[in-house]
This record gives sequence, structure tokens and C-alpha cells, in this order.
Amino acid sequence: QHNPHTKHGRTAIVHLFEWRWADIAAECERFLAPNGYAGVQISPPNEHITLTSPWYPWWQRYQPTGYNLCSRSGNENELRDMITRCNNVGVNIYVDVVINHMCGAGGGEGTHSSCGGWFSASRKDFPSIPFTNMDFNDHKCRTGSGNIENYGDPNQVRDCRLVGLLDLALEKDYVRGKVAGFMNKLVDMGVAGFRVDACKHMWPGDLQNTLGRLHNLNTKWFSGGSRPFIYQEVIDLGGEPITSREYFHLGRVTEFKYGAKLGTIFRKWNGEKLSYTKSWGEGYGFMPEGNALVFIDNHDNQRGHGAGGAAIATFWDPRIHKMAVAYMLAHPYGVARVMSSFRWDRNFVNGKDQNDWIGPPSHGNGATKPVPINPDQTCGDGWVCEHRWRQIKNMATFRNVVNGQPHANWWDNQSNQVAFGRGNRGFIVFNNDDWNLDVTLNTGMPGGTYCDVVSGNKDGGRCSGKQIQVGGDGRAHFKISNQDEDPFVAIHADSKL
Ligand code: QV4
Ligand code: CA
Repeated sequence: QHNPHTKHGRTAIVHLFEWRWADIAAECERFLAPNGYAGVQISPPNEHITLTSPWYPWWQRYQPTGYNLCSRSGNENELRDMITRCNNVGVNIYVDVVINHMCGAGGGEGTHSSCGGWFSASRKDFPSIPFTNMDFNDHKCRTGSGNIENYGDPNQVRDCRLVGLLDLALEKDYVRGKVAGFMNKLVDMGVAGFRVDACKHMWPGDLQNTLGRLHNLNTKWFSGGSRPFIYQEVIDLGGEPITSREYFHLGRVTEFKYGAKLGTIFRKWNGEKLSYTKSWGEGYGFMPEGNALVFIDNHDNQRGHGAGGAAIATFWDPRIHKMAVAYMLAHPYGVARVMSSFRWDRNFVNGKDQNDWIGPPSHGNGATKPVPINPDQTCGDGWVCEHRWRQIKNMATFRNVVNGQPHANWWDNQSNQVAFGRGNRGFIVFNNDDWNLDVTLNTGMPGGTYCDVVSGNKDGGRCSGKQIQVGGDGRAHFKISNQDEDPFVAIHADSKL
């Protein structure tokens, strides 16, 4: 189902990657609701393997060992409290669910799991659900290694092990029932939908049956008959037989071309220019806009996993990252997701980060640290909190203010200076050239003085950033130095002084 069921005209989702439930609950109340974020994507809430070699990697949460709701982010009570408190302030929760597989085949046997439940990867025995060796696909897989060896063969992509992860037989009624039961528990607790992991590796028919078993959303917070929002992780950059299109009828799909392309454009690689983005969206070969979930980076490709490579614009390149995220939030295409990360010590050897496995800030024993908030509203202890950066937070508001308005009043200099508006509700100007921008443009906005929400905030009647004068004819003069900390300017109806 394609509708995110957002509330109060809010639009953007933020992925609070690896945050604890207690911190997310507080963040909904103190920051996300007041600043107009629509929802949170949370890390997988179910029981997962715990690994010590490497030391509690972030990716251990993509190796389920059961469906009990205790994880590195907290226990079931904390999860329920978070869902309730976020819903009560109108912020939706979307759960990352890993249903293609359980843990790696080499995961051993014992109680090294986040709830302390016993499991055996070697015997394919997960008694807390229970799944036994009959619930896996090994008999169907035809590769020598039992792993996916060739993405050109849809059968092995669906029926063999993704990097050695025990592949669930989602064709079985029993397995479908257990997976749907797990998801329904979350629906009943009040979540608004799911990010479904590794959908390329599941047959659309199996997914359709499983998702068809989901309950309607909890009527304490959602109107009767609301179906869960679904966005499916399918990496489709072209060139493989499995395409995003096979999944459109089930819900939205992650559009990985979006961030890979926009990162390349803002980096000015391969002769790309910002002016070429006049037709950004479907005109750029992306999926139909009602199907797309868009983002600049995600938890995989910000550290070299997944797809997109070095072009991806992450918080490590803040100037480019802020511009790319602002472009996404200003543009009408797709449901937008903002990444919120933790920092780690990168160590590149021959272009590959040896530390791409490092988990969230922790006390050393695998217990995740809380997110402390500094006096200046940034986060401490290694949490990056991109969603709190003024430029990004204010663009999330921009997206709400211009929601439903058409892309309008495009201008470009045939290079890397562009501008566009959203009806008469907002206007944004970028200078990604190596020289100054100095131009008068038709903004389409009512005359008046506006506060640029990139260089500052509007606070009461005052503006801490640049002021932009829009004449009675809608025209305004913009000057953006290529030396500016953030070489872009954005104004909207609510930033009028
Ligand atoms: C290793 C070997 C295998 C071997 C196996 C033996 O590489 O060849 O068979 O041991 O047991 C981790 C390790 C990986 C290891 C595997 C199993 O990195 O080396 O295999 O565990 O033990 C995340 C990480 C993976 C991690 C996985 C499970 O990115 O590195 O694997 O979690 O912990 C494709 C998919 C797409 C996927 C993307 C990364 O089409 O669906 O790759 N993206 C999603 C998530 C991602 C997650 C998974 C899927 C799996 O976004 O975070 O992978 O749930 O493009
Ligand atoms: Ca599979």
C-alpha cells in the first residue's frame, strides 16, 4: 500500500539508524513533532544474533534469530512506549523488517542473541518462533555454494542465500503465517507501516500473500480501514532481470537511482550538471512517482554496502550532502526519507573502508549509548543527527509548506546554477558553480520580505539569516557566493517576515 498515512500535513520520514527506543520516544516529543517530521524508520526491533568478531557490528540486526521484540535498541515495553508516545504527537513509526532470512549459516549455536534466546544456525532451528530446517529454501537453491552467485538468474536471487543468510521458504503457508504474525503484532501496537528488507530476494507472489494477511492499522491513531504503508527495498539501477516494477502493486519501492544520480551531479562527476535536472523525476528515468521512496543516502551506501558507490553524498561531505538533501526535499517527486547517522572511524585501504562494520556508539559491551542533546541542539557522543542540522530541518518544513504545489518557475544558467519554485508557496536557488551567482528571478511568490531558511531561522518576526525581497511582480534578486558555507537559498510562505 502506497500511502504513508502521515499526519498534520507532514511529509518527510527520518531514519533514526540504530537509535534506542527510549531516545526515539523523546525525539518524537521534543524535536520531530515540533519541527514537522512525519515519521521515523526504526532499526529491526526483533531478536537478532550478537557477534563479537567483528565486535557487535551494526549488521548483526539484519540477522534475525527470533521474533521476540528485544534488540539492541530496547525491549518490548520500551518499544511499545515509543510507538505510543510518537503516535500521540502525530509522528508515525515505520519498522524495518527482515523477513527474507534468519541469521548467517555460519552463525553457530547457543544463546548469543539479543534476548538471550537459544538458536542453532547449523541445524536451522529457531525454537522461539519456531522455524525448523523444513522452513528454509535450501532444497530449492541450485547453486554450488548454496549462496546467490549470479544476479542475472532470478531463481537463485530468490531461492538461494544472500551472503550466506539462511533463506526462508516464504512459499510455505506456515512461514507466511509466522512472518505475518510478527508484523501484525507491530501493527496492533500502532506502527504505520514497514520498510521491507531485501525484497529483491523474495518472490512478489510470496510477498503479496504475506502482506495480504496484515491487519488494518490501529484505529486509536489511524482511520478505520487504513492499510499499512509498505516500502520495499529493491536495488534496481538497471541491468538486472529483476526490476522494481515487479513490486509496484505491493507498495512503494526504494528508488536507488535517485541518490546515486544526484550525488554524481552535485559532485560534478562524469560531466554532469545541475542544469540537466530540469526534468528530474520520471523524466530522468526513475520509477513512476507514486511508487517511489527517495533518499540521498541510506545505512548501507553511506558505508560502501549496497549500491551507489563513492558518488553517494553522506554527512562526511556535509556541504554536498546538505545541498542534495535540500534538493530532494524541495522537489515534489516521491516520499522522501532523511538519513540520521552515527559516526565511526573510517579506515580506507585500497578504497575500501575496513571499518564499515562498526556499530553505533556503545559502552563497549554492545550496549548502545543514549543520544545526548547539546545546548546548541546538536547531538553528542558520535550521533550525527543530520535531521537536526538547521538546513535540513528547515527544508523538511519547506516540503510541508509546499506540499501539493507543482514544480514551477525553473531557471538555470546551463551549468550548475539552478532555481525552481513550488507553485506560489516556495522557491529555492542553488549555486554549485565555481563562481558567484547574481541574478533576478521570477519566484512566483507574493511580494514581501522573506527569511532564507538555509542561512538562518525565522524566529518570531526576526530572521537570523539572509533576507530576500520579493517584488509585487514576484521577482527577486539573488546573490550567492560560491564561497558561502551553504551555497543555496530557500524561502517559503511561512518564512515571510
Ligand atoms: C559472509 C560471506 C558469505 C558467506 C557467509 C558464511 O560474505 O559469502 O557465505 O559469510 O556465513 C554479513 C557480513 C557478510 C556475511 C554475512 C553472513 O557482512 O560478510 O557473509 O553477514 O554472515 C547487512 C550488511 C551485510 C551483512 C548482513 C547480515 O550489508 O554485509 O552480511 O547485513 O548481517 C544486496 C541486497 C540488498 C542488501 C544489500 C546490502 O539485494 O537487499 O545487498 N540490503 C539489505 C539491508 C542490508 C542487509 C541486508 C539486506 C541483509 O539494507 O543492511 O545487509 O538483511 O544488494
Ligand atoms: Ca529468498
